[in-house]
Amino acid sequence: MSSTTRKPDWTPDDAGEAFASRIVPGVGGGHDGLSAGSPPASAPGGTRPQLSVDDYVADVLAGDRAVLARAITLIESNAPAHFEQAQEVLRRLLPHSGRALRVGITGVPGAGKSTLIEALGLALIGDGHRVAVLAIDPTSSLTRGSILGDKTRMERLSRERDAFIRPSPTGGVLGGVARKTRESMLVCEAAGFDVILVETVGTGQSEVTVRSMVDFFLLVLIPGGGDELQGIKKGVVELADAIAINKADGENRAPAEAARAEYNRALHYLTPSTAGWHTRAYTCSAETGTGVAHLWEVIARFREHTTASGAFAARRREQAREWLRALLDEQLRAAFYNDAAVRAALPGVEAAVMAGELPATAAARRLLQIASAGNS
Ligand SMILES: Nc1nc2c(ncn2[C@@H]2O[C@H](COP(=O)(O)OP(=O)(O)O)[C@@H](O)[C@H]2O)c(=O)[nH]1
Ligand SMILES: [Mg+2]
Repeated sequence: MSSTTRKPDWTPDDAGEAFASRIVPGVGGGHDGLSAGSPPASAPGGTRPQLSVDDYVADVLAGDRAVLARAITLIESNAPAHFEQAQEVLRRLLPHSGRALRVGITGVPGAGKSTLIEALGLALIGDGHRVAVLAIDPTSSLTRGSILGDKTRMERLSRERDAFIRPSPTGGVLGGVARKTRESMLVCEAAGFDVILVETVGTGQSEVTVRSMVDFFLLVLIPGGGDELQGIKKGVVELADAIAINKADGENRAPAEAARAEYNRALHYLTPSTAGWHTRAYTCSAETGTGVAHLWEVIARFREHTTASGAFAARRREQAREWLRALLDEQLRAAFYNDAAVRAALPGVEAAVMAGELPATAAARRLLQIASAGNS
């Protein structure tokens, strides 16, 4: 029963149901997750009705973007009350995930990642794909500027029915942001998005994190970045499955071609990011669209090639294990530092280490013993 029948305090004795007022769920009835007898769905003040796990699962699987967005908000929530529900939603959606192609896109701020994602995303939608864009920006909670920038730059893509764009979750350390992005990715896949583009700002650590959750990793560079750029990016170059020298338009075309040749020479000497695949550099212009379709051809070829060789599935399996280990690390650490006995002992033990009275190794062992004693 989805409505509640209530009678006014006084009714004529023979009135039957005639004086009853019916309280029906608000707009979007059937999605509010309230059982019969609950308060009216549309609470005063416009707060949104709560969704049950069943609602989240059904509506995400139906491809409802509004509920998808709310499911991600639930996952991103740090409230303990939301955690259990989020994990249950995820557990039920997991069997419906995994079929998308996951592409990471990194590069320095201003390289043109968002512009490229918009161009690529629109082209993919034109080909019948459904595209979800997730961002990992460890700086976003500090500056917020990049989020605003991305929103305006992906304006056309964000108006598409077959696109879903989600800026970086704010707050928290990279590990937490990454966990949430990974879980958001699975929910997007369950909602039927078959291409997931994960944008990250090149800061060093975040590239490694994104590499660990995607199938294909694209590094976006700009011509004239110079030696110092290459120096900074050397470790990241080794993570890439392709390098896009962007902004190869106008007077940048010749320098872009030169950069492409230079990177292709350098890539010869590097260990490929993916076994059996040769990482190469390409030029493109996200602004004019030149070369963008070719980049997608490279990505599609990569998928075919690595699926046939088994490297694609092997990486997914390895990533699942890495994910488990990262979660264990996170939860073990949290359990340790939240342990009452550890919290009581830690300041004294730290002081002893700082005073040189206790070696750090012995101190660490003592604290771990305190924690495990408390758990048994
Ligand atoms: N000329 C030119 N400008 C571009 C191109 N791609 C991006 N831009 C410009 O570069 C600036 C940064 O782009 P954006 O996509 O926000 O870079 P992101 O920080 O890497 O996401 C914007 O002003 C874009 O208009 C391109 O292919 N050619
Ligand atoms: Mg951007």
